[in-house]
Amino acid sequence: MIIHFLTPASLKTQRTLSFGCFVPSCLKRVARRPSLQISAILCLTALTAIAEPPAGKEWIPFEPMTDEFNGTKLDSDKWYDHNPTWWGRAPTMFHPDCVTVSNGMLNIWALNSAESAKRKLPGGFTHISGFVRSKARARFGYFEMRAKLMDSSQVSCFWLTHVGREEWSEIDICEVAAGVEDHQDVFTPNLHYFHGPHYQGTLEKHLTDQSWHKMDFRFADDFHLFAAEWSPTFIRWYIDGKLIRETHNSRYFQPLEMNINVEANQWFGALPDDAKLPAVYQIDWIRSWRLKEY
Ligand SMILES: [Ca+2]
Repeated sequence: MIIHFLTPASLKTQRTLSFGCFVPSCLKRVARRPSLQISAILCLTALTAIAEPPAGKEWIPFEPMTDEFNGTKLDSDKWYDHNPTWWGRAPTMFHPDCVTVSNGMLNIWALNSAESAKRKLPGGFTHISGFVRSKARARFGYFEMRAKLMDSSQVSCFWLTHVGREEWSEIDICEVAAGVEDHQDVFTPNLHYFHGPHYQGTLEKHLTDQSWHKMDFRFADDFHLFAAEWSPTFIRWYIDGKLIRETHNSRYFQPLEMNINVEANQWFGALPDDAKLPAVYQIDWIRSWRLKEY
């Protein structure tokens, strides 16, 4: 996610859309068939299973980046329903109308051009999608999300960054165009270092470090756990508790904000396609811990 310095215009909050909502199938069935109570209980247990960070370290839950997304609206003490410093990457603009909370889920929507046009978008923007950013920053920790990525042609993202005058770094935990054929089963964890004191003596060159991992499932078909363990010496990425990638940490030391969003990009071929919109990226929960020693 390469972001741009832009000052947001007044983003109008027009909460007039009525979106569909996610109801776990086990909850629908149990109301009609008492014989399914046991399987429903097992299903609920799976839905509410407590994630645990890797063993062997002293972890402290980090509430400012932890949310079950219960209730009917985003917790404004923890999250922005937009990005205060980035409009979006054309042709897709971030808009608060594309962020809803219902049935225990954070929903990040992407709308088609007809619905998007009702927001009178600036030139160059034809579609809208959602962006949620934390109000707090974290430095080292374990960050985990249970989510079902969007089955459409834009990118479902879960990432950490801070754009500072002296330093700008980014850890991309999940960045998958789950509805694009060449990317639907490819995990691409990435690091960006745009400028700062930890780049081999210079402050101006953009570094990126992305790897590709082909999975044996299609991301948009089901919920998965996406996690990163960020320590002063390494960064590890996990999917469903399985270690996917590890790299040495030589420059990611500044506190970072958390972002969850849908965006367009050219390089994944992930541009909005009205035939596949509206679409939604569903986040069941985000749970975060920090290391006690930091
Ligand atoms: Ca939830």
